[in-house]
Amino acid sequence: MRIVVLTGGIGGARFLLGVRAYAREVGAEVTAVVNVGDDLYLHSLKVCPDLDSVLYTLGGGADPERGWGRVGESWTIRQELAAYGAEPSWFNLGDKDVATHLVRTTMINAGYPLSQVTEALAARWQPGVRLLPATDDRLETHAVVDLDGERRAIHFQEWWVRYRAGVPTDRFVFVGADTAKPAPGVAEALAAADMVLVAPSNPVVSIAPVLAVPGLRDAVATGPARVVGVSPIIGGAPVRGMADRCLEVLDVECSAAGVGRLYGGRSEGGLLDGWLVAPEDDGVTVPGVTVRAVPLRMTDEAATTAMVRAAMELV
Ligand code: GDP
Ligand code: FO1
Ligand code: CA
Repeated sequence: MRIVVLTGGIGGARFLLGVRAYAREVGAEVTAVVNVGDDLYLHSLKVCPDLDSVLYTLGGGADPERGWGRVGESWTIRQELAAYGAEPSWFNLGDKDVATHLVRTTMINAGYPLSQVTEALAARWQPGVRLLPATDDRLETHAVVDLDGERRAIHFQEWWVRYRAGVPTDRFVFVGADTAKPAPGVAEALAAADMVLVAPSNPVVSIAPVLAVPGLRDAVATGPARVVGVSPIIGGAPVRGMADRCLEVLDVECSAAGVGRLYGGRSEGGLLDGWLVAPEDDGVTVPGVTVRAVPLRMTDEAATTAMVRAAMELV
């Protein structure tokens, strides 16, 4: 049994804890295809927030509250950078986290593709699932916003962290998507998969940039695997974060139905065969998709594993 998971950062990482537990129970192989649209260069370091959230969470080094960065972090480098007035000061890099970015940037500068860098970092963290970036090429999410009376594109991280989505936003663009190629192993994993799980990640800035890599959306929609998604929206609101603000930019209703229809039923030209929603959203329909209501709060690994089992048994 081979499972491929399309995922972003914090939510997807928590979901992967359940997928890994389920896979150990039934003896399945798991490949996570992780969003790279959040990635940015900072103080000449390459930072990969979603890959790092997944790596640290599965490797047991993540700060459980923040969901990003390391547990037991110190902030000396950040304070020293601030003392120099080094910008951007709105994105906090922890000391332990900086070591990851130094190792990654050194390998990238030596010519290693991001997929091989991720493999090298995983050798330390032993995530227990195979982690692949969606692409080794440049693919960056930018937000087209109106700032100080002019229309500009800003990096997703500036939109998310500095402005907290509190700026008039016209659209998101995935810079580089037109020429990006799936990372080695991604298309192969999708072609050999029995199940593709769409994690309860942010549909707009985590899942969409993965599907924006030419060939990936088709590989999922026309592949042999069943495709089941898990709603990140419960009772009309994201469980955490600002997926509501992201859906607003797309004029998509912030609901389990809205996101299910955004992904669409495979028989209708979309992706999904199945869609898990929370009991609060029981009765939701998505044309062409088998919908089931099950508890969807990832309060602990057992709860998440139960969600994964429900997804695996849905269609
Ligand atoms: P990010 O890249 O760090 O923003 O993380 P993801 O995109 O992978 O996941 C963020 C999404 O996870 C948010 O939209 C949340 O609504 C969703 N999420 C977080 N916790 C839960 C949970 O317990 N259950 C469900 N269904 N979704 C969750
Ligand atoms: N999120 C914040 O809200 N503030 C930060 O200072 C911050 C720093 C940071 C550093 C490394 C990293 O991997 C993630 C970081 N994040 C921070 C979270 C990041 O913006 C989000 O995890 C995702 O990119 C949003 O999907
Ligand atoms: Ca993310």
